[in-house]
Amino acid sequence: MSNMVKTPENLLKIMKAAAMGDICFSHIVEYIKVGMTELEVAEEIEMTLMSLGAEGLSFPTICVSGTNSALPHGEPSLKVIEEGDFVTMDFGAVVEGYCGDMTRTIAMSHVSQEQQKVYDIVLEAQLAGLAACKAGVSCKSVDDVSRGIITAYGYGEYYIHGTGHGVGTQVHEPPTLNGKSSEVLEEYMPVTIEPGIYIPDKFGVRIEDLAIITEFGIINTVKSQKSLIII
Ligand SMILES: [Mn+2]
Repeated sequence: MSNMVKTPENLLKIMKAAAMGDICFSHIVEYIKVGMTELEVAEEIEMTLMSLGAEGLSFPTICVSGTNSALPHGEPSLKVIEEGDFVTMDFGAVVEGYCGDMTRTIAMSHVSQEQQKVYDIVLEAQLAGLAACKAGVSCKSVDDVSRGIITAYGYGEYYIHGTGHGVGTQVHEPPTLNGKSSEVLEEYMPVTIEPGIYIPDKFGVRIEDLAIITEFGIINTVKSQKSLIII
């Protein structure tokens, strides 16, 4: 058993971390308002995870809005969240040493047709990536599936990172799910599926779940809504 494969006991820790992420996200959907800064929202995410019993954070929380959402690894800033913004939040709790990792993009007040179109493409790519996962499937083929959808819609040049990665005591562990991957998925590997589209100076969308590989498909540890939430 490679260390990419986790024991059931350790998978439960990841599932608990993911559940904290879902509870946190549902709180943030109630909490977030136009006029708040990215930093305020990021701090609320972190305080919520800690108050739920997280022993730490998987990584510094990302909360990026508007044109900042086009930066996949952007840091939360004093930018004020405005009407018409996409807000991308990427965060995770640590539970008994194991990391959660999820991302949701929501919209404030309204979206343009282009924003809705790009969101729907990322969601289609994310769902197809999840559906492609099962034991025995190559990591590269999962990336091919998600990337293929985004490319077919003409946004391939804006998908500027891999489709996912393993998760464990570190938030980024092997296997990697990208075009150069040589690993094959095995039962009880936890992996993220997180396609995105990032249009410079306009907006970005990323949707990320953390899935446990099984012989028949996946157990998705992240339950939060993925159809576009407009607040
Ligand atoms: Mn991730």
